[in-house]
Amino acid sequence: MTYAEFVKAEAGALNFEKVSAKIEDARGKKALVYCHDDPDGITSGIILKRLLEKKDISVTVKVPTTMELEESRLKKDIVNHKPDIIFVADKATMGYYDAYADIHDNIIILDHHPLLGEELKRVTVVNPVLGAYQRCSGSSVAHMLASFCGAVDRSDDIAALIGLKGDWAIEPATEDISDYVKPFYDGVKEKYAWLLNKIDSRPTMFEVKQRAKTTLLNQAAEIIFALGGGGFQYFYNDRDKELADVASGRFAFDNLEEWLKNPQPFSSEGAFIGAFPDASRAKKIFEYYLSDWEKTASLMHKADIVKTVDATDIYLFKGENVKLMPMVGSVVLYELPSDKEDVMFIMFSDMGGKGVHFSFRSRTGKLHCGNFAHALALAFQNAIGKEYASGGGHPFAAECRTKKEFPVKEIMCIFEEKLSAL
Ligand SMILES: [Mn+2]
Repeated sequence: MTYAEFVKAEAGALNFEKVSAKIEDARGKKALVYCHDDPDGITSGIILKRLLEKKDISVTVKVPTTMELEESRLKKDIVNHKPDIIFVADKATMGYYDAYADIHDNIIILDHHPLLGEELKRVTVVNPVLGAYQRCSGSSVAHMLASFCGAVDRSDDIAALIGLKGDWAIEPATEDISDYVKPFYDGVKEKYAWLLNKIDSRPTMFEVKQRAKTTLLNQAAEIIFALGGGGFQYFYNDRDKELADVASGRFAFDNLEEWLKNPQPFSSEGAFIGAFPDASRAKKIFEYYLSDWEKTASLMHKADIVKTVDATDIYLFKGENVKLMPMVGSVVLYELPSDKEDVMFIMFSDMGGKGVHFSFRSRTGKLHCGNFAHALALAFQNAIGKEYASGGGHPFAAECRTKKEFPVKEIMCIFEEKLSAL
């Protein structure tokens, strides 16, 4: 199936006719676009902005540091910007968003996360995973919509690829491509061979199962991740006075959007970052990111085995305000020595007054990370209150956080109890 055929086939389930009509109706009017502050959210926002501007719509983009769109933020922005149409891109599909129809009558949720809560009936949803789960990205969904509206060019293609890489839906370095995005990927892979070819160069956060090969796309996506805080709010404002006023998601968005206005092939990650309008600050941020990565990785390599169960070695790492924690741990997971079938890596970061953060990573998911994280969160909720702890995830990767100051000794007691019950 060609990409054009695929877009046509998906158009019904993705409400493309309806959304395309809404976009046509908004010609000459104002749009407000929200996007997530990770590489996929940023590229989703860029593709939407480009599409809307091609339709003579004036666009304001917001890149908040929160994942979900809060009612208070939406209300305030509507008063300030008076938009005729609102897009919420890559910011989850929450059942409670449906009530936002009372605040504005032209809201479109464009997303690729599974629905959480009740089905949405009053706001328009563009989301391919409402039926069965698909590995894809907000950027690829935005690209499909823009293609349906007849408005894509190479800038949108490259943006879609960066978002797909950022959300792990494509792996050009190992040729693991999600089925759902194959029609798009196969359609562009020759054209962007310079971006997708395997190279011997610095391995990135995406080189988890192997570190020998990478691609320029992987390096570019990691740079956008570093500049934007990656959706985990790893910011560098306090490192250097020149960076004090950088708003990370916005900074990444603006630099990438500007570069994409005339995207020239580049031959190294340095050449990519050097072509940004604010290259000097971008380079500074990326250097801090790389040095944080090295520091955290060397600490994590000292983690100890705390238990072996179910042919799985369980390693535990403990630190304070650990930078880039789950990302570095995803790589370290494969470097920890073990002769068992599986390894589970549990990372713990004490964030002082802000609570604690546990991350879980597993090579094969023999012990379910998500179940452990969820059970741990429930135990924390019992101790400190329902609203102050949350946790869950997938067999291979999960997170658990508390949002309240609580004695770390007691937190670790609860954790040890859960660990010994495994
Ligand atoms: Mn995403």
